[in-house]
Amino acid sequence: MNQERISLLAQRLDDAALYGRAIPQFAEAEGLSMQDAYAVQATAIARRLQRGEHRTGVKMGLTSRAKMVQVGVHDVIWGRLTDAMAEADGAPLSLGRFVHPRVEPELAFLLRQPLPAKPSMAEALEAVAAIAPALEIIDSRFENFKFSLGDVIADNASSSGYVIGPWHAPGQDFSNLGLVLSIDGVARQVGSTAGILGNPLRSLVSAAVMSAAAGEPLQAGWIVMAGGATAAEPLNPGQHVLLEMQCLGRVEFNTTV
Ligand code: OOG
Ligand code: MG
Repeated sequence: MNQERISLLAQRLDDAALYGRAIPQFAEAEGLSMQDAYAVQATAIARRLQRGEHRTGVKMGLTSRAKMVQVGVHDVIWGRLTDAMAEADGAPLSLGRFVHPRVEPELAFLLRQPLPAKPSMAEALEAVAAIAPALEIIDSRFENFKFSLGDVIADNASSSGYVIGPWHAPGQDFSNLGLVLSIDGVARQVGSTAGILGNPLRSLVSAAVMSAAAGEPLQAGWIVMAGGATAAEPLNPGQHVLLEMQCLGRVEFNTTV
């Protein structure tokens, strides 16, 4: 696919995100390859960077069976995070800019050094400065939250926002930490960090591999979101959203219109 067509699709997605308006799926009709889809994603992110946003890291997607089943796409994908997507822990979150937002429980990594293109699990762990419980706000730009693999890759893996809880040194075993996602005090999703590829550290290894293959190796200071450990829950105004994770504490926000 030529760069002109890629730019046009990137603009379509970027506008949909800017104005909170859903668009029809296009991957099938356009015959988008995986490579094209990632090129659309990169071009849409370049538009955001041109507007003054700064790159903050990488998000992994569809790293748990629960997530794959929920959206009907069964491949691990990745997307790019910017500072405009960061929301403060405990702060109100206005839903006005979203189309049909959902929230999901994740684990976040903060890197203290760059990662090689194919790290071992030990090398990946060595690069981690801190880990934190985190909430991701996803918002597909596609109508009815329905998409194919190519669509969701082009759409930056539905990234919309992320909220990071308290950082902890990665000294403890975080491969199987229990977690509860509650909305208005009611437990809606119960799971474990083990839901993320059996161990979220595998997600960090995949992030290093995929990001390096795209010519953007993971950097010191970057955040890597490991992917939803459970299915996502829809967000509506007036909710209190809370993630409690064993050993790592809590992260929360209140939604407003
Ligand atoms: C795709 C994004 C997947 C995750 O953590 O698995 C994702 C989607 O569900 O819309 O963020
Ligand atoms: Mg996610």
